[in-house]
Amino acid sequence: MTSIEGTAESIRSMEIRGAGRIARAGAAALGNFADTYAGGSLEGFLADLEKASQTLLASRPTAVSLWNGVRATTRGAGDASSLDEARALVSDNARAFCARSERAVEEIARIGARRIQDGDTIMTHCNSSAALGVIKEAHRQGKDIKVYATESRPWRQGILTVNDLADAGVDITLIIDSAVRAVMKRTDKVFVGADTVTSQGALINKVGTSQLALAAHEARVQFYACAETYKFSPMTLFGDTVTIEERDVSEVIRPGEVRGSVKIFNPVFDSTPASYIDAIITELGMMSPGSVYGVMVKQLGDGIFNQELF
Ligand code: RUB
Repeated sequence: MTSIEGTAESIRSMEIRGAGRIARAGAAALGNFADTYAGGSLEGFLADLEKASQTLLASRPTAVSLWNGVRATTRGAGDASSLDEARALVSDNARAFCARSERAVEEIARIGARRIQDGDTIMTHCNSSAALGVIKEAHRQGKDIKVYATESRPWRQGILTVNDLADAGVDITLIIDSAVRAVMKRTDKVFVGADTVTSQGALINKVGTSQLALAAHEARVQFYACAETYKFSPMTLFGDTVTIEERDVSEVIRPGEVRGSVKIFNPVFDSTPASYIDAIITELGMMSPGSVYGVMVKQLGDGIFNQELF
């Protein structure tokens, strides 16, 4: 489904999930919106494009990748001199963003695999295409590796991860989330994905990521975040904090399982401080969390300081 409402609903319901996929789905939906737009005026198109963007952005609050994908796709439309020009621009932008995003994942796999040595035992969390790309690339290169993957309650995205790695022929073991600290003793390196990276180099990713980082820090295990640079959040340059999505309690318990007075809290992401992250692996190369600020400012250009972008 590439309609705007259909895509937003697929993102809300987690049919489309993972920060990279969400961003590409949002961009592709806007591209399709431009391709099939039936209205007759440029003004109408721009107003409807803005509404479509807002519908998509409201579908999941944490992943800045969606915001960056929408921004990259709609960029320049307001300067177009005709409806046809604006539609063609949005359509081209969408295709370019999706292609860039897919190339970034491949590049991260190539760069990240260099950090993996023959004989390494790796831990990963949830289901990140960027982190899995690194692991599968190392395996493809013939490195003898073992992987532990967390279940990632409540959605259990770890099941997707273990099946994907098993299909690729990787030696893979599923663990429950509370086994992380015990298993860290047998782990050499942790590779996780990213929903958002702040200008201070903090990592926002699936809840539990910060526990992996803490356990890795304690056990002197290297901790790597795999993040395309469109997961860097420009808003955090100005002190905005990242909204951590809370999802429905029905994801955590079955009806009638606990007394009615019991409260349930279901935050689905958490924040890992930069000090627990050894490096962020991006399509531009590996960087320290402290380098994120400079890379963001360079990518956004001069406009950032008068906030033209926001
Ligand atoms: C998925 C998750 C992933 C990141 C990165 O959470 O936290 O680690 O989104 O994924 P959810 P990718 O299942 O709630 O979307 O590397 O594929 O972009």
